[in-house]
Amino acid sequence: MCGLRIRVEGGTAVDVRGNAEDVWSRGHICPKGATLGHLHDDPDRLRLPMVRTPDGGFREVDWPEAYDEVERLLRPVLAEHGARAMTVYVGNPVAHNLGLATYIGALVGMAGAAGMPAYYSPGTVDQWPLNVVSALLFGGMWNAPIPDLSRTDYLMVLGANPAVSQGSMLSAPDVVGSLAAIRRRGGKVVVVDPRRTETAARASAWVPIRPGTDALLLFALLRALVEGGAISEAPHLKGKVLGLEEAIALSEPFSPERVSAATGVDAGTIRSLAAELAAADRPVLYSRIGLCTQEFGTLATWLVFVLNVALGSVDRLGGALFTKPAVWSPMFMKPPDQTTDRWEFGRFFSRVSGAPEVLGQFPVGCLAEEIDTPGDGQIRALICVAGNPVVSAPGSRRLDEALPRLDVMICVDNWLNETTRHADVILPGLSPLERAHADDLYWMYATASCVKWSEPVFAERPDRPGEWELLLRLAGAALGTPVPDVDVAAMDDLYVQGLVATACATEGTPLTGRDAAAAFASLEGRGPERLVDLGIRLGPWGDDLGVRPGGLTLADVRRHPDGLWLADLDEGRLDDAVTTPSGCIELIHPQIVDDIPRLAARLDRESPPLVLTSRRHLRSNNSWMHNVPALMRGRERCTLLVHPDDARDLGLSDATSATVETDGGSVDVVVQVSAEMMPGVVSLPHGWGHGRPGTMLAVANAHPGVNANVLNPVGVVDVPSSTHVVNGVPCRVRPRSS
Ligand SMILES: Nc1nc2c(c(=O)[nH]1)N[C@H]1C(S)=C(S)[C@@H](COP(=O)(O)OP(=O)(O)OC[C@H]3O[C@@H](n4cnc5c(=O)[nH]c(N)nc54)[C@H](O)[C@@H]3O)O[C@H]1N2
Ligand SMILES: Nc1nc2c(c(=O)[nH]1)N[C@H]1C(S)=C(S)[C@@H](COP(=O)(O)OP(=O)(O)OC[C@H]3O[C@@H](n4cnc5c(=O)[nH]c(N)nc54)[C@H](O)[C@@H]3O)O[C@H]1N2
Ligand SMILES: [Mo]
Repeated sequence: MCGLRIRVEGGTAVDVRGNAEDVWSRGHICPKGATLGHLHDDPDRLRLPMVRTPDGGFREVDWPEAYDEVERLLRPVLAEHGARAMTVYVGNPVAHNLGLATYIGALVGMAGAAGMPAYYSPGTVDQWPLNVVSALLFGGMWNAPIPDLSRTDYLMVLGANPAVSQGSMLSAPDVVGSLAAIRRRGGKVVVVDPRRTETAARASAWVPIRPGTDALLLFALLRALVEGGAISEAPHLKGKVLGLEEAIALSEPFSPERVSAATGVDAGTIRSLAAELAAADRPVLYSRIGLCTQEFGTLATWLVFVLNVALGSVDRLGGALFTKPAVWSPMFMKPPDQTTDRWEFGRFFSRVSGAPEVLGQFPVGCLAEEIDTPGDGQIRALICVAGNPVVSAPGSRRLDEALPRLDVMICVDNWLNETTRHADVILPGLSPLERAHADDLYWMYATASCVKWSEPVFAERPDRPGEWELLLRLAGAALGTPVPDVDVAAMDDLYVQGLVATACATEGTPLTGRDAAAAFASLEGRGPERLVDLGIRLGPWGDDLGVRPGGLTLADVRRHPDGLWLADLDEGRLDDAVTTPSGCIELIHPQIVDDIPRLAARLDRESPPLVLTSRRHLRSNNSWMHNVPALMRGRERCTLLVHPDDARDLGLSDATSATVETDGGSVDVVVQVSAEMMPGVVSLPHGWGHGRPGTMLAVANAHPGVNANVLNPVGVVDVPSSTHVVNGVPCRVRPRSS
């Protein structure tokens, strides 16, 4: 989302820097953004399709040969077992790649129509609890209010490290700068995290917490606020919230004194945090992945919003505000398989371990067993789009062993890495400089309403398909057309016609009740451009497909390479933003309340002596930017952070090797003794474990690190959301025996 200035000389991007004129980012840029030129030039980046050879290696082929090979391998599976035997893995870069983001719905939707039962994504090691809570409380799975960073005077950050991640499900141009500004204007930033993170180091206070116990802390904060008489119905929320009284009643068993042993936060600290929240003019809580991928991810995430409601902070300046994205997205609609008024989860179960679907997915850790367990419904064909689950999914060792047993694995990916080395065919996309760019998902969480479009830096290559075309081709194949024969343009029309027709037939969209054929006919162009144009025109500033002359279209936006800044966030948006059946924020749901006894049982359970957590780094993006030399300089980053007291007790010393063991597996890793950890908690970054045979990542393989997900067991999940627990996993650490 950061605006870039890219200087090109002789066909090379010689300089990439922040664009000071950009209406959104005003010159801000992170170390990752500056490397787009390196990604483009990376000699290991795939430019041609790769096909597996009988000796287990790969050879480059041209596109027609690649399509023939996909057809040769995929068709027998579909013919014999149907689409039931296939699945799709939707990796994280799908969300920040325009072509993939706009067309992944075509592949997943059409394969689903052909009979594919479920698909997989890292959502279930990421934000699934937030999606569940957003759906239930606010009506849409991508619809949650974000902290108003520029006006709050008290920000509590739980389980997020925006100084590194730059904010997650919270898009702001310069989060570190925003946090500093809160403090400069006399406000406070409090970070709740088992590690004194880069964010905590810049905050007013750090509150260490035992991993997985935030729901207890948050319930206790609610209790203390209620007992202190600090909760009264905010006038602007009157008649707009259902269930606050019940939520307060549910907090009864969780007094500060009662939760203090389990959380490791003493009752006095909890009471003074509550007093600070009560005294602040514009307090707001914000949480992310550390509160999602933990034992009580849904309850913890839910309680963040319960507290924001109880404090009167929702929909109020300086509190938690609903955004107003300039571009309408099909993602704003309920998934088409959610057919009733209420959100329903657990409508079907995974074949092997009986995991319930949540929002159409099973926990990603189930993928391996669905592939390697014979029987009716076994997965035999996998299409992996921009994902590296061998590194990113819990239980990764089993997945690494299962993938070679597939009848066919097709990857849409730009590198030959830990996952794609198992593919039969790899179909590469274009480089970030060879394709147009616009964001959609991330504007839904942005601190301002802006719209931008970036043209490709280097001309699109007529000899190479865009990734969106690859997805449509694979979708056509799932529907029965031989891969080489798929008419991509016709598929594109079919998909967009379907989207438009769905929007016309769905309540509460900008197209509700309108004529689908006429709406479709008013669109121009093809591919991602047509869909972005549709979104801009249907957005709040758009021309409404001609109904509002003078309103925005993509053509207007293209005339503003520095972007168009449309509005600040504002309050008073509840009626627009909340799409629950009642039109109110609905706090109470069986999916949530039924999980509270499980939380209560945690109170008297003894805490394990040592638990494992995850972390991220600034010069890294999950598993896939380790091949950029400029990001890999400096000291080794894949280290196990251990508190000095634990190191002493365990006989570990800095820079030596230790064995970490869990019920999931074990790895050997370099120890980094650090007082930034709370005692009893160790931290290992995710996204490492390179250096595997058959990969082509010269730089990453020279700094392999270890794969944290070998350690994370698949069976441990946050129950309501079926999300994996990768924070708070009991572990044992000992010096590595030589
Ligand atoms: N530079 C960079 N930026 C990134 C990424 C990257 O890899 N590198 N990844 C991107 C992606 S895909 C995502 S999803 C976002 C994630 O963005 P964030 O959610 O900000 O992610 P992390 O930096 O992993 O921060 C999670 C924090 O939770 C803490 N934590 C662990 N367990 C608990 C717990 O039980 N309770 C509490 N309170 N805290 C806990 C961890 O110590 C850690 O500090 O970042 C995105 N941005
Ligand atoms: N233990 C632990 N595990 C975690 C997490 C954690 O905090 N702890 N975090 C989880 C989170 S939040 C996430 S999002 C996931 C990430 O999980 P994944 O999405 O599976 O993994 P990434 O590392 O993002 O891998 C991205 C893949 O996309 C490819 N790629 C990059 N750019 C492009 C492109 O432009 N086009 C195409 N076609 N391919 C491209 C890369 O080569 C790589 O194969 O990991 C999750 N796993
Ligand atoms: Mo993520």
